[in-house]
Order: sequence, then structure tokens, then C-alpha cells
Amino acid sequence: MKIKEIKVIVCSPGRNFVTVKVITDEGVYGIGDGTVNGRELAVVSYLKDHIAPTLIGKDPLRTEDIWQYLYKGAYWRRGPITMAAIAAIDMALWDIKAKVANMPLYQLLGGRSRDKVMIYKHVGGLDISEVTEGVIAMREQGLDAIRAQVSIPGLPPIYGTGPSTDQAAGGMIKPMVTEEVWATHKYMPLVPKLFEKLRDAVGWDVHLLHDVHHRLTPIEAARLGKDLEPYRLFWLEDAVPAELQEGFRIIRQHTTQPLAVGEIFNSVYDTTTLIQEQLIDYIRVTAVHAGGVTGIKKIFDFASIYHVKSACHGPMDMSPATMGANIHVDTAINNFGIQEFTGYTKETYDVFKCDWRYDRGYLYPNETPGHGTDIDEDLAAKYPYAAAYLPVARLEDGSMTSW
Ligand code: KDG
Ligand code: MG
Repeated sequence: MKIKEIKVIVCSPGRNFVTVKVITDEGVYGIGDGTVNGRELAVVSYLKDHIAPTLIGKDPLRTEDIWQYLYKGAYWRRGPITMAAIAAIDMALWDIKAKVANMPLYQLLGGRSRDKVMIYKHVGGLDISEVTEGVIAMREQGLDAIRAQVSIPGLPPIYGTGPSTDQAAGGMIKPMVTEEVWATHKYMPLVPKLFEKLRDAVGWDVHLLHDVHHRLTPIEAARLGKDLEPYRLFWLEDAVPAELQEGFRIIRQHTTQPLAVGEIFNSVYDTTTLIQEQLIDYIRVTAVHAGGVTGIKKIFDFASIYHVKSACHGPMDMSPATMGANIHVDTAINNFGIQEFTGYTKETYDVFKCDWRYDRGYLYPNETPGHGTDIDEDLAAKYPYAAAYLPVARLEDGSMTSW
């Protein structure tokens, strides 16, 4: 079997997605996701101009060798664009391998370790009572894990704090770069009040999560973790910008609040201090941004040695192909923690045909061969690429800050 053609498909059924279709000389094909939100066309060029021509004629079943060929062979290792391009190819190759084996992908990754994959969704609101209503409603829809974010009085709603986080409505993606305002001292006292109210409203059976989105310093994060301890959160996510792995030592010294990080990581080398020193509890790498099925399987296996669990990033800016690949890894590994899943717009589900399914707080892998996601190319062509940007954030004095 040989790789005959690699198509790179860009479409925007509600938001932009970069998809590869690797086609073999025997007619079997695989689908992969290479979407990097707001930087999509860089991955398109990497795939079309630099990767595709080098893979024609290669054996698609040599997934590990092709992964190493693209990783070591590039010389310029790691980085989000390179690793998303490798991921797109890798997911497609695993899809082909599973179709050739006539098995769902999880069988090739060790077989089933669990019956269902627990997910969490997001609730945001302008004030604590609005968030509480949203969490109660989501609980009624069967969710066992819910991420809660609230707007900060005195600041306009921004990403990760209020209704603007409603990604289903395209809230955070704008045709131009928008500038948001951040004030840590207004945020810090509010979050414990939110979770106090939520525990009163929904009790202790439900997992509650919160995303800080890289906005604190380590000592601020330590204080927030301590203040949240009475409410037993499932996790505090991205408490600080994570390039400085050592920063987590300070947080860990001060709080028993479980910590999650890693949605912008793309290699195991971003995680070594965090995992080996057991500074985190959940590692959030996801198939598209960390080198595909091959990439995240390596990271999760490494994490398993240090009691760190998986928690694949999964909002709507990674396509259903990434979700399919994630669900199969989630199903197969022992150290699964949770899967983020916000769902997709109708337009996205029309373009991407999914054999995996969602039901009342849980995802179920397909039993059909492959990772269970395909693309309708004709329909995709009706949704051309549309330039879109994530916001940036400034402090109240006008200086740039992390978000
Ligand atoms: O593209 C950026 C989003 O993927 C990210 O902001 C979402 O923080 C996020 C999350 O936890 O889903
Ligand atoms: Mg996040």
C-alpha cells in the first residue's frame, strides 16, 4: 500500500478548519485535523508546500516511522504549526491503519479500558446567579462535569468570564482582533463566591472546573487555589502562563487544589518538569496540537508513570476529526481523566460525518473501522475560509497581558 495523494481542505462551516485527506493507491483514505485557531493558513502551507510532496509513495501503515521522519527530518522541531501539520498526517494514517485492520481505532491502541468517556462543557454568565442557572440546566442535561466562568463586575465580559465564551455562537472569534481588559484584583475575590454558590445549588456529586486562562502569577494562583479548596474543584486550569514549568512549584507548595495545564503544549518536552515533579494532576494536550495520536499517546504514557491523568483539550476550534482521534485514545488508555467537549454547530456536523456519538455527558467511540470522522468535500467547498482572530488582552493601564 502506498500514499497516492494528500488533499488539504480548508473550510469554514461556522469557523475555520484545516483537514487533510490521505488517499492510498488501494482506495482506502484517512482524515486528519491540522487546525490552529487564528493561524490556519500557516499549517495549510506547511502541509501543502513542505510535507505532502515528501510523502507520496510512502507506506501509510508506517505511522511511527513517518511521525519520526516528519519530526526529526524537519530539523526545526516542535512548535504549534509543525506539530499540527504532523498531527494532521498522523491522525489520517491511524485512520487508514484502523480501516485496513477493519477495527475501530481504539483496538489498535490497546483495546477498551472503559465503557464511556466523561466530558465537561462550559457555562458562562454575566453574574453568579446567571451562571448558577446555567449549571443547574446543564446538570439536568446529564452533565457530571461542568466548567463555570463568570463576568467580573466593572469589566466588560471577556473570553473565559462571561457569555462571550459561548463558542457555539462564535462569541470569541471575530473578523478583526478585539482588545479585552483584565484586572486580577477584581477577579480573585469573585471566583470563590461563585463556587460557594454553585456547591449550594448543585451539591457535591458534580465535578466543577474553572479555567483561569493563564492570567495569574504563581503566587496569585496559589492564593486562588487555597481560597477554592473548600469547594473541592475537579481542577483549576491554566492558572499561569505555562512556558515556565517551574512556576507550578510555587502553586503546588501552597494548595491541594488539583491543577490542569497543557492545551497550548505541543510536545512531551513542554511537560517534563511538570510531570516528573508531579506539579500537575491533568495534562491537557490534544491530538491536533501535540503531534496526533502518536504524539499524545507518548505523552499520556509518560504521564501515567507519575499519576498524571489525561484531559484532552476539546473546544470547537479543533475539528470533529481531532475529537474522534481523542475519543479513541481516551477509551484505550488507563490514565484517562476527562475530555473537554463543547459540541459543534449544525453546519460543522453537516460537513464532518461522525460515527462516534455524544449522549448526556459522555462520548462513545464508533465501532466502525477508523477514528469515525469523515468529511463531505462538496459541502465543505460551500464554506470558504474566512479570516478570524482570537482576542488579545490588556491591563487597565493599557499594557499587554496573557490570556
Ligand atoms: O483557540 C483557543 C481556545 O482553544 C481556548 O481558548 C479554549 O481555553 C480554552 C479551553 O479550555 O477550551
Ligand atoms: Mg482552557
